[in-house]
Amino acid sequence: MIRIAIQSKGRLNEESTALLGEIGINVDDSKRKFLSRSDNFPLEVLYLRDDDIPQVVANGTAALGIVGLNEVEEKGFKVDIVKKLGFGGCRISLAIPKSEEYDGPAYFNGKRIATSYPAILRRYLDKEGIKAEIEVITGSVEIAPSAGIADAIFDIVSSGGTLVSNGLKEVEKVFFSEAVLISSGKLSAGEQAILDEMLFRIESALGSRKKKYLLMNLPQASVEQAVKILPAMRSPTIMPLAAEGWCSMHSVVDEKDLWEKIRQLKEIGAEGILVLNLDKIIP
Ligand code: PRT
Ligand code: ZN
Repeated sequence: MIRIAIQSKGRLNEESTALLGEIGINVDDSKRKFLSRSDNFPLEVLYLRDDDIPQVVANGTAALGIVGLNEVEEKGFKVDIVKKLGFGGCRISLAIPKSEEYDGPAYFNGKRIATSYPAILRRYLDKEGIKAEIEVITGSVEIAPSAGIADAIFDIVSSGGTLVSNGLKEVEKVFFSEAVLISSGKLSAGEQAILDEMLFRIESALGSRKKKYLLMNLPQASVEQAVKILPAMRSPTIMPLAAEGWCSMHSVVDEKDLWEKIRQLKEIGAEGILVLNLDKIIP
């Protein structure tokens, strides 16, 4: 049995739970208990505020946790970052009223900066040799300048919409974050074996996310060119069609290259192209 701490509610809760589901671990969280046990995998889920997750993992109350890298960095507890999970992406940035002129980090000398991330901000200011005052506030940091609490803010940004609607502009992107799987680094052999199985499944699930499965009909004469366009995991699968001179070709492509590949395949006569989502890739 291994215990994992995840956010009880908030931005990371849904995707953390979804990831466990995607790797075939059933957890009944419908009763919203503090602690739930999976009925098909030796895993126990502890639901907490994200702020508390680095600490409970560092002190071994939970062997594992899923939390934003920003919280790990801010809290400073000693934990291992086992895997970046590819969701909850954001950055922590310095922002100032949009009417202000900005000429680089020295702007912040003598300014008051509101934030919920004082440790990360302090480190940045020290590195840049800036003397500024940090005002720690826990919620609605973005209203601090208009409320006269601070001259600038240091806060999480994802789309940037919140800054714009509060008349602020992002001037320094200081820290980049995403959800990470963390470990206490003190696992028993049994726990390590469970973690290894989870990691194997997570990698299969994450590896398939940015890929698409392509099927198409192709003139036999274009196969050689198509193989060059589609270097699949080992090589593309080619099957004959009933129609003379045609075959069906299957392959996996990176989502970022999808439209360019489709353009090239159409040029060499591909027809009836189907694009499918992939669930898992087991190399
Ligand atoms: O209750 P609990 O303490 O568990 O939750 P919380 O309120 O402290 O955190 P929550 O649920 O808001 O965020 C959890 C984690 O999600 C954060 O620690 C980040 O790692 C990650 N994350 C990703 C974000 C965002 N994107 C995000 N956009 N966390 C917060 N925001 C907020 C930000 O504070 C700002 O108010 O969204 C606003 C900015 O968004 P944009 O899109 O307008 O730029
Ligand atoms: Zn929190």
